[in-house]
Amino acid sequence: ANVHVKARQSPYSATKDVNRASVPDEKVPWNVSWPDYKPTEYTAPAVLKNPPWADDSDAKKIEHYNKIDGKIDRTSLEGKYDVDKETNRPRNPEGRTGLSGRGLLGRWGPNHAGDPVVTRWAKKQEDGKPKVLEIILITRKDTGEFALPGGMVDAGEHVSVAIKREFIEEAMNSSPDGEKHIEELFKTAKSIYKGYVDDPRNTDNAWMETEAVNMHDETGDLTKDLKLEAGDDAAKVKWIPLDRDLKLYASHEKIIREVIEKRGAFKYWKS
Ligand code: RP5
Ligand code: MG
Ligand code: MG
Repeated sequence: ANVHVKARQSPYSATKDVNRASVPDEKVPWNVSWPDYKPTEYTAPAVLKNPPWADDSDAKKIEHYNKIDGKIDRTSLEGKYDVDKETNRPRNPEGRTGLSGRGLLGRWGPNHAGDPVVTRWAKKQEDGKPKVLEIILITRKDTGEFALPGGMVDAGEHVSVAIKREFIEEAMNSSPDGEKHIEELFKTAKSIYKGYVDDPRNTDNAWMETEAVNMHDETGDLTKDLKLEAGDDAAKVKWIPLDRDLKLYASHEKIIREVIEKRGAFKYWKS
Protein backbone atom coordinates (compact mmCIF):
# COMPACT_ATOMS: atom_id res chain seq x y z
CA ALA A 1 0.00 0.00 0.00
CA ASN A 2 0.95 3.64 -0.32
CA VAL A 3 1.13 4.48 3.38
CA HIS A 4 3.46 7.20 4.60
CA VAL A 5 6.75 5.91 6.00
CA LYS A 6 8.97 8.90 6.79
CA ALA A 7 6.07 10.47 8.66
CA ARG A 8 6.27 7.57 11.15
CA GLN A 9 10.03 7.69 11.87
CA SER A 10 11.50 8.11 15.35
CA PRO A 11 13.06 10.01 16.93
CA TYR A 12 11.09 12.95 15.59
CA SER A 13 13.04 15.37 13.32
CA ALA A 14 15.63 17.51 15.11
CA THR A 15 15.00 15.82 18.45
CA LYS A 16 16.87 13.05 20.21
CA ASP A 17 14.19 11.84 22.54
CA VAL A 18 10.79 12.60 21.06
CA ASN A 19 9.59 9.21 19.92
CA ARG A 20 6.42 8.68 17.96
CA ALA A 21 3.95 6.06 19.08
CA SER A 22 4.67 3.17 16.75
CA VAL A 23 1.99 2.77 14.09
CA PRO A 24 1.93 -0.50 12.11
CA ASP A 25 1.13 -0.21 8.37
CA GLU A 26 -2.33 -1.65 8.77
CA LYS A 27 -3.26 0.89 11.43
CA VAL A 28 -2.25 3.98 9.47
CA PRO A 29 -5.75 4.62 8.01
CA TRP A 30 -8.02 6.52 10.38
CA ASN A 31 -10.93 4.28 9.45
CA VAL A 32 -9.19 1.30 11.05
CA SER A 33 -10.48 1.44 14.61
CA TRP A 34 -7.82 1.78 17.33
CA PRO A 35 -9.43 2.87 20.61
CA ASP A 36 -6.13 2.72 22.53
CA TYR A 37 -4.15 4.83 20.06
CA LYS A 38 -2.05 7.33 22.07
CA PRO A 39 0.11 9.53 19.87
CA THR A 40 3.00 11.42 21.48
CA GLU A 41 2.01 15.07 21.84
CA TYR A 42 4.76 17.38 20.59
CA THR A 43 5.06 20.89 19.22
CA ALA A 44 8.57 22.33 18.93
CA PRO A 45 9.46 25.28 21.22
CA ALA A 46 10.18 27.49 18.17
CA VAL A 47 6.62 26.93 16.94
CA LEU A 48 5.07 27.59 20.36
CA LYS A 49 6.79 31.00 20.49
CA ASN A 50 4.21 32.24 17.97
CA PRO A 51 6.45 33.34 15.09
CA PRO A 52 4.61 34.93 12.12
CA TRP A 53 4.81 31.68 10.13
CA ALA A 54 2.96 29.71 12.81
CA ASP A 55 -0.66 29.49 13.96
CA ASP A 56 -1.98 29.97 17.47
CA SER A 57 -1.24 27.01 19.76
CA ASP A 58 -4.94 26.64 20.34
CA ALA A 59 -6.44 24.92 17.31
CA LYS A 60 -9.87 26.10 18.47
CA LYS A 61 -8.91 29.58 17.30
CA ILE A 62 -8.74 28.41 13.66
CA GLU A 63 -12.07 29.14 12.00
CA HIS A 64 -11.45 28.55 8.33
CA TYR A 65 -10.13 25.07 7.73
CA ASN A 66 -10.42 23.84 4.13
CA LYS A 67 -10.61 27.47 2.98
CA ILE A 68 -8.41 30.39 2.05
CA ASP A 69 -8.13 32.10 5.43
CA GLY A 70 -7.04 35.67 4.74
CA LYS A 71 -3.53 35.20 3.35
CA ILE A 72 -3.21 31.64 4.60
CA ASP A 73 -4.14 28.81 2.29
CA ARG A 74 -5.77 26.16 4.47
CA THR A 75 -7.07 24.15 1.53
CA SER A 76 -5.46 20.80 0.84
CA LEU A 77 -4.27 19.57 -2.56
CA GLU A 78 -5.69 16.20 -1.48
CA GLY A 79 -9.27 17.45 -1.16
CA LYS A 80 -11.30 18.17 1.94
CA TYR A 81 -9.68 16.97 5.18
CA ASP A 82 -11.46 16.07 8.41
CA VAL A 83 -11.35 18.18 11.54
CA ASP A 84 -11.86 16.61 14.95
CA LYS A 85 -15.08 17.98 16.45
CA GLU A 86 -13.82 18.10 20.02
CA THR A 87 -10.32 19.52 19.58
CA ASN A 88 -10.79 21.35 16.26
CA ARG A 89 -7.53 19.76 15.12
CA PRO A 90 -7.30 18.70 11.46
CA ARG A 91 -6.56 15.09 10.57
CA ASN A 92 -3.63 14.11 8.37
CA PRO A 93 -5.27 12.87 5.13
CA GLU A 94 -2.75 9.99 4.85
CA GLY A 95 -3.51 8.66 8.31
CA ARG A 96 -1.84 8.21 11.68
CA THR A 97 1.77 9.27 12.31
CA GLY A 98 2.17 8.44 16.02
CA LEU A 99 2.58 12.12 16.90
CA SER A 100 -0.03 14.77 17.66
CA GLY A 101 0.38 18.54 17.80
CA ARG A 102 2.35 20.33 15.10
CA GLY A 103 5.93 19.16 15.70
CA LEU A 104 8.13 21.52 13.69
CA LEU A 105 5.35 22.70 11.39
CA GLY A 106 3.73 26.10 11.81
CA ARG A 107 0.26 25.51 10.45
CA TRP A 108 -2.49 23.28 11.74
CA GLY A 109 -3.41 21.19 8.70
CA PRO A 110 -1.62 21.60 5.34
CA ASN A 111 1.72 23.42 5.23
CA HIS A 112 2.32 24.37 1.61
CA ALA A 113 5.68 24.16 -0.15
CA GLY A 114 6.98 24.39 -3.69
CA ASP A 115 9.81 22.42 -5.29
CA PRO A 116 11.91 23.35 -8.33
CA VAL A 117 13.08 20.38 -10.41
CA VAL A 118 15.76 21.83 -12.71
CA THR A 119 17.02 19.39 -15.33
CA ARG A 120 19.18 19.12 -18.45
CA TRP A 121 20.77 16.26 -20.37
CA ALA A 122 24.10 14.98 -19.05
CA LYS A 123 27.07 15.68 -21.32
CA LYS A 124 28.28 12.10 -21.47
CA GLN A 125 25.74 9.72 -22.96
CA GLU A 126 26.02 6.08 -23.95
CA ASP A 127 25.05 5.03 -27.46
CA GLY A 128 21.85 3.08 -27.82
CA LYS A 129 20.61 3.84 -24.30
CA PRO A 130 17.98 6.32 -23.13
CA LYS A 131 19.62 9.62 -22.26
CA VAL A 132 20.64 10.41 -18.68
CA LEU A 133 19.16 13.52 -17.07
CA GLU A 134 21.04 15.75 -14.67
CA ILE A 135 19.27 17.56 -11.88
CA ILE A 136 20.12 20.31 -9.41
CA LEU A 137 19.99 18.88 -5.89
CA ILE A 138 20.99 20.26 -2.53
CA THR A 139 22.24 18.39 0.49
CA ARG A 140 19.94 19.39 3.34
CA LYS A 141 21.53 20.73 6.50
CA ASP A 142 18.93 19.02 8.70
CA THR A 143 19.09 15.42 7.46
CA GLY A 144 22.14 15.31 5.16
CA GLU A 145 19.97 13.82 2.43
CA PHE A 146 19.81 14.93 -1.18
CA ALA A 147 16.75 17.11 -1.80
CA LEU A 148 15.06 19.42 -4.26
CA PRO A 149 15.90 23.04 -3.42
CA GLY A 150 12.32 23.77 -2.35
CA GLY A 151 10.71 25.57 0.53
CA MET A 152 7.59 26.87 2.17
CA VAL A 153 5.15 29.12 0.37
CA ASP A 154 4.89 32.38 2.33
CA ALA A 155 1.46 33.70 3.35
CA GLY A 156 -0.18 35.29 0.31
CA GLU A 157 2.59 34.17 -2.06
CA HIS A 158 1.87 32.33 -5.31
CA VAL A 159 3.53 28.92 -5.40
CA SER A 160 5.36 29.73 -8.66
CA VAL A 161 6.94 32.75 -6.95
CA ALA A 162 7.94 30.61 -3.96
CA ILE A 163 9.56 28.01 -6.23
CA LYS A 164 11.75 30.57 -7.97
CA ARG A 165 12.57 32.40 -4.73
CA GLU A 166 13.59 29.17 -3.00
CA PHE A 167 15.70 28.11 -5.97
CA ILE A 168 17.58 31.42 -5.85
CA GLU A 169 17.97 31.19 -2.05
CA GLU A 170 19.10 27.59 -1.80
CA ALA A 171 20.88 26.89 -5.09
CA MET A 172 22.29 30.39 -5.79
CA ASN A 173 22.77 31.67 -2.25
CA SER A 174 20.37 34.56 -2.98
CA SER A 175 22.62 36.14 -5.61
CA PRO A 176 20.96 35.94 -9.02
CA ASP A 177 22.90 38.99 -10.29
CA GLY A 178 24.48 38.55 -13.67
CA GLU A 179 22.50 35.38 -14.34
CA LYS A 180 21.07 36.13 -17.74
CA HIS A 181 19.01 33.03 -18.34
CA ILE A 182 17.08 32.51 -15.11
CA GLU A 183 13.92 34.12 -16.50
CA GLU A 184 14.06 32.01 -19.63
CA LEU A 185 14.76 28.87 -17.64
CA PHE A 186 11.71 29.48 -15.45
CA LYS A 187 9.55 30.01 -18.54
CA THR A 188 9.96 26.29 -19.27
CA ALA A 189 8.13 25.47 -15.99
CA LYS A 190 5.82 22.44 -16.13
CA SER A 191 3.92 21.20 -13.11
CA ILE A 192 4.68 17.57 -12.34
CA TYR A 193 3.29 16.84 -8.89
CA LYS A 194 0.74 18.38 -6.55
CA GLY A 195 -0.13 16.80 -3.25
CA TYR A 196 0.90 15.28 0.06
CA VAL A 197 4.58 14.91 0.94
CA ASP A 198 5.78 12.04 3.12
CA ASP A 199 7.87 14.48 5.16
CA PRO A 200 9.54 13.39 8.42
CA ARG A 201 8.10 16.50 10.14
CA ASN A 202 4.48 15.49 9.52
CA THR A 203 2.14 14.85 12.40
CA ASP A 204 -1.44 13.71 12.85
CA ASN A 205 -2.53 17.36 12.76
CA ALA A 206 0.00 19.13 10.51
CA TRP A 207 1.57 17.97 7.26
CA MET A 208 3.53 19.08 4.19
CA GLU A 209 2.06 19.40 0.72
CA THR A 210 3.90 20.55 -2.37
CA GLU A 211 3.69 21.49 -5.99
CA ALA A 212 6.80 20.38 -7.87
CA VAL A 213 7.60 22.07 -11.16
CA ASN A 214 10.11 20.96 -13.81
CA MET A 215 12.31 23.55 -15.51
CA HIS A 216 14.12 21.74 -18.30
CA ASP A 217 17.06 23.16 -20.24
CA GLU A 218 16.84 21.10 -23.44
CA THR A 219 19.98 22.45 -25.14
CA GLY A 220 22.06 23.09 -22.03
CA ASP A 221 22.58 26.72 -23.08
CA LEU A 222 20.42 28.26 -20.35
CA THR A 223 22.37 26.66 -17.51
CA LYS A 224 25.86 26.61 -19.05
CA ASP A 225 27.03 29.60 -17.01
CA LEU A 226 24.73 29.12 -14.03
CA LYS A 227 26.77 29.53 -10.84
CA LEU A 228 25.56 27.20 -8.12
CA GLU A 229 26.18 28.18 -4.51
CA ALA A 230 24.46 26.67 -1.48
CA GLY A 231 22.40 28.95 0.75
CA ASP A 232 19.80 28.81 3.54
CA ASP A 233 18.86 25.18 4.38
CA ALA A 234 21.35 23.83 1.81
CA ALA A 235 24.79 22.63 2.89
CA LYS A 236 25.77 21.82 -0.72
CA VAL A 237 24.32 22.17 -4.18
CA LYS A 238 25.29 20.26 -7.32
CA TRP A 239 24.23 18.90 -10.68
CA ILE A 240 23.64 15.19 -10.11
CA PRO A 241 23.31 12.70 -12.98
CA LEU A 242 20.22 10.55 -12.60
CA ASP A 243 21.95 7.26 -13.36
CA ARG A 244 22.23 6.04 -9.79
CA ASP A 245 20.26 5.35 -6.62
CA LEU A 246 20.12 8.42 -4.38
CA LYS A 247 19.01 8.78 -0.79
CA LEU A 248 16.44 11.51 -1.13
CA TYR A 249 14.49 13.60 1.37
CA ALA A 250 10.73 13.12 1.93
CA SER A 251 8.86 12.20 -1.30
CA HIS A 252 11.45 13.71 -3.61
CA GLU A 253 12.35 10.36 -5.17
CA LYS A 254 8.75 9.92 -6.32
CA ILE A 255 8.79 13.40 -7.88
CA ILE A 256 12.10 12.80 -9.68
CA ARG A 257 10.91 9.44 -11.02
CA GLU A 258 7.93 11.25 -12.48
CA VAL A 259 10.21 13.65 -14.37
CA ILE A 260 12.40 10.80 -15.65
CA GLU A 261 9.31 9.01 -16.99
CA LYS A 262 7.88 12.17 -18.56
CA ARG A 263 11.15 12.99 -20.35
CA GLY A 264 11.74 9.39 -21.45
CA ALA A 265 15.13 9.50 -19.74
CA PHE A 266 17.31 6.67 -18.50
CA LYS A 267 15.78 4.94 -15.45
CA TYR A 268 18.20 3.98 -12.72
CA TRP A 269 15.70 1.80 -10.88
CA LYS A 270 14.97 -1.83 -11.68
CA SER A 271 11.19 -2.16 -11.37
C1 RP5 B 1 9.40 19.07 1.69
O1 RP5 B 1 9.97 20.05 2.52
C2 RP5 B 1 8.96 19.81 0.46
O2 RP5 B 1 8.89 18.94 -0.65
C3 RP5 B 1 10.01 20.91 0.33
O3 RP5 B 1 11.11 20.46 -0.44
C4 RP5 B 1 10.50 21.13 1.75
C5 RP5 B 1 10.08 22.44 2.32
O4 RP5 B 1 10.57 22.63 3.61
P1 RP5 B 1 11.92 23.39 3.94
O5 RP5 B 1 12.90 23.10 2.82
O6 RP5 B 1 11.59 24.86 3.97
O7 RP5 B 1 12.38 22.85 5.24
O8 RP5 B 1 8.34 18.44 2.32
MG1 MG C 1 14.42 27.73 1.89
MG1 MG D 1 14.11 24.39 1.71
